[in-house]
Amino acid sequence: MAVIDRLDDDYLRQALEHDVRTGLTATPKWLPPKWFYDETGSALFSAITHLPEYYPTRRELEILRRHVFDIAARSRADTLVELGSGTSEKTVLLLDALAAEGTLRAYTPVDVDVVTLEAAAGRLSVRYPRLELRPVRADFEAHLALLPSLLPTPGRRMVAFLGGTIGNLPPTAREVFLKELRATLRPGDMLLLGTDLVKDVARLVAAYDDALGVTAEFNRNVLRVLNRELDADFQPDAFEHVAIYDEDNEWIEMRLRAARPMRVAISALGLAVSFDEGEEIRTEISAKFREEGVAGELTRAGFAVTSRYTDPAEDFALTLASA
Ligand code: AVJ
Repeated sequence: MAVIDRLDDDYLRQALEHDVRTGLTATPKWLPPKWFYDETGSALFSAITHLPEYYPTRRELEILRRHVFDIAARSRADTLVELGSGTSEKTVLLLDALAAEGTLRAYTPVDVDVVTLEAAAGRLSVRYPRLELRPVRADFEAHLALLPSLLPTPGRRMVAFLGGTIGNLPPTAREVFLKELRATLRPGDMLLLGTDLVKDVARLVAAYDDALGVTAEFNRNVLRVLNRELDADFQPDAFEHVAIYDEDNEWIEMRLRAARPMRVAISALGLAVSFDEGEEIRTEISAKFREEGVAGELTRAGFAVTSRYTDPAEDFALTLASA
């Protein structure tokens, strides 16, 4: 399976170097969440989705199982584009429903990881022998503008952006992302957006601070990525996992807190970073949404909300919107 590769050989490397230099020389320090996901990080995230405390993945699947035929009937898409494709369990539900609707022709998963793309494409080509598979290796945030050229099919597209990943973008980046996405679509194309919802603070915090400590390891994994990729000498165990809910911004923040004062060398950048005892690096925000908020953001970006699907507890929502 040929993967259309939109990433220059050193694009990811330069992006990592830029992000680490910018984030770790800032006050307060921060790192973008995209660097969690090396092979270990992806495996840890997959383990998180099975934890009793981490409800979003199960809820989203539950909602999809129940409403996927309605979604397919309303979209009548012939091309499914999935941003940050990852696991194919949700994809299979959507593809089956679009196939039953009789409109399905092509599937384009978009991910930065070639291994993920090839594995997904391999499995799907067995299940759907006549499906046109066009996996694209790209950073969906940075390369959105390239999407139209990768979607030569003349018909209707549905872009699926699931898992609540949009909540990992800060509000301004979210606005830019949605506007750029809207600009790449044509009238009649659809967006299927997964968003985690505002709820009881104890449940939110538990979802990001599980009893087994899997999320803590996932969080610390970003330091291991920096050690390997940038020849840094972080001691991951010297950082405590912190998950707090910011009530004003309605988002979860994950941080790594230095247990003692230390100095870390990031050799590939020729950079030394000092930490005071208790100093934190913000590693992720995960925004929680309200119905009006999602509708407002979509409308301001030029989408029209077609329908909204949620679970009985209103833990998670899928919103279908048209361009
Ligand atoms: C599923 C990628 C959106 O914000 O919930 C899980 C990742 N971070 N536990 C989320 C995550 C900590 C995540 N996304």
